[in-house]
Amino acid sequence: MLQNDLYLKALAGDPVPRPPVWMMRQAGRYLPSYLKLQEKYDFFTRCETPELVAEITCLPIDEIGPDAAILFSDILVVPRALGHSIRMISGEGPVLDNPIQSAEQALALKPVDAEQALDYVMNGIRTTRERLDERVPLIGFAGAPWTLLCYMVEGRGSKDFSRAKVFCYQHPEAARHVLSLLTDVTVDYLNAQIRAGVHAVQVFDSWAGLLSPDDFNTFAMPCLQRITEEVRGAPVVLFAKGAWYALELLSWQTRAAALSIDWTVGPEFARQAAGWDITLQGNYDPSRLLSPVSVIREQVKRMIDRFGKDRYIVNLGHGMLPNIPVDHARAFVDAVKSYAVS
Ligand code: 1CP
Repeated sequence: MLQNDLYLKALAGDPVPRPPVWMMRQAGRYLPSYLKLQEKYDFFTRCETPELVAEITCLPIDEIGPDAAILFSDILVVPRALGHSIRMISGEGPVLDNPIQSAEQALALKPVDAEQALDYVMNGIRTTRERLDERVPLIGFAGAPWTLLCYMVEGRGSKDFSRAKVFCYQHPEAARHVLSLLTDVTVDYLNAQIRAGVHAVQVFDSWAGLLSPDDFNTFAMPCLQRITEEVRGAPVVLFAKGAWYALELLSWQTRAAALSIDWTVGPEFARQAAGWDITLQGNYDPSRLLSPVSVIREQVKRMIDRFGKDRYIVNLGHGMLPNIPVDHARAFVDAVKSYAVS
């Protein structure tokens, strides 16, 4: 039995004394204890070794105390399982050595058995559950098909992923093939994570906001819809970063338990668009964690007052930045824990 189930209660819409809190990318580069492991093991060794996955996943739980743990892994393990070799270059990010450059190449892409190809993730989940010892729930995750396609075509991070967009507009059939295959693999992958022991899953559509509303409905929405319908046995959280215009459709036309939102959307706007039958998660600007601790405290209190304590999970509007002091991350979490309705 979980000792702290606030996060799962908030996802189920049950009343809570205070909202739960966790931070996207909470297990990453702002933690000195993580940087030590980064020096010793390369990125995919960290992802593939169950003991390291469990250790890194638990670092923020031990040092900062959020109400949920997110598995240490990466969205790019799926393209890697599909045959892309990926190098993590320090200071630059991921580089895929063989990006998709033609329709023929896209149409030749073949699915894999996610549970088998990514068995190291499932082993990581089992070891992490043991190490967490029921203290807090464990969140599994995957990249959304549109965001994975961005990396598979562009070959690296980008501000506008213009190659990926042009590819979809010039070769819609080939893009549909890739997106539908990625949706199948993602459904299998998330279901396998749930069987291995995660309590909830989050789908990161980090580059959704690069699409127009019409193109979002063509290239992103059908994948997200199918994922929420076909993933069974645990709540699904969708983070379509930048797609504020789609909140209403995501709420009504998917089976998501929660929508995670970025900091460009106000709580009242988000609630009005999404309605009251869904949990909202977000949306403190990660750069704001560089403000003085007293300001963070005040802003967190006001953010909860505006979202309301129920059907709400406190989080950032995007991932932690590497330059955020650990004390400030802790102040963010503590401000939520000491929240009381005034
Ligand atoms: O060696 C390192 O530490 C490299 C930095 C790093 C880390 C810590 C990368 C490379 N990935 C991760 C882990 C990671 N990635 C987690 C684990 C949990 C945690 O840190 O708390 C998660 C949930 C992700 C998810 C992820 N990876 C996303 C979606 C969320 C988001 O930030 O939008 C994306 C887009 C990636 C791709 C990726 N992997 C790594 C980097 C630097 C990037 C971004 C590249 C870019 O800017 O496009």
